[in-house]
Amino acid sequence: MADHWGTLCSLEMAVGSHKSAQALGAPGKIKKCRITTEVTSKFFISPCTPISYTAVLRPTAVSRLDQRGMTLTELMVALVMGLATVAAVYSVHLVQVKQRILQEDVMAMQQNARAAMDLMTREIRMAGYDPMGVNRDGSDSNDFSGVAYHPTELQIKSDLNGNGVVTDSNESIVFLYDASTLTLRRKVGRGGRQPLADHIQSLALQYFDQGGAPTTDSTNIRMIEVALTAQTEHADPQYPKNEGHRTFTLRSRVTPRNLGVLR
Ligand SMILES: [Ca+2]
Ligand SMILES: [Ca+2]
Repeated sequence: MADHWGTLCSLEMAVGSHKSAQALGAPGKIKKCRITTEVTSKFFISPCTPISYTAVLRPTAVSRLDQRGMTLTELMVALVMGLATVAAVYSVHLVQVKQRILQEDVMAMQQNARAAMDLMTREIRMAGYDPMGVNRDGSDSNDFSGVAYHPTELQIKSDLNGNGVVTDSNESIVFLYDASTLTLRRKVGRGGRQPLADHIQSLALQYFDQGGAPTTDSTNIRMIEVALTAQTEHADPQYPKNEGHRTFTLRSRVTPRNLGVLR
């Protein structure tokens, strides 16, 4: 008890205020002396600031200050900032998704065109294949055109099984473009026009003779130029051309070795 009271006296002397003694309570009350001890400790940390002392003596005021929560304005500001952050993140995510879809679309378009062109050029190279020499035997009745001129269809023939005629399976092939369905089609023998590639925008054909001049005469054709234009499957609203479809054009010139053989 004496220690508590001594501490209280020190406190009063240091502060020099009658209020301090009143706030701390009369000596002899152990409970209040304990508080005095705590206050005194805090007081000695900052002995020249009586305000600190007063604040400690009113813990209920401090507690109200800490527990007052958020105002409606603060809550609204936090909510708006949170929504803005979510919107920004979602916007970035949306852009990334669109970019990924576009890249996949472009890759599919290019692969589609390359696969179709690869098949066409391989079969064009075999045009006029004539191991029996029916085109050179002096008889016109069994002749056939390796490439028959047509402005919009590529018609090729070859005697693949070497029996002297081109009526067997796979020996007569036609490539044609169906604008109504944007499809490149391939017709083999007497079969139907099967789709070879979708999302095709155009098929352009040119025929050249031995000297490299354009020709429409089937017997003079020595080289064929094929231009195939494919487009992306999905339209991009931000792409200003072709109704939002990006395009990819492959151009190939093929000189079938069998078309140069003298008849
Ligand atoms: Ca002949
Ligand atoms: Ca044949």
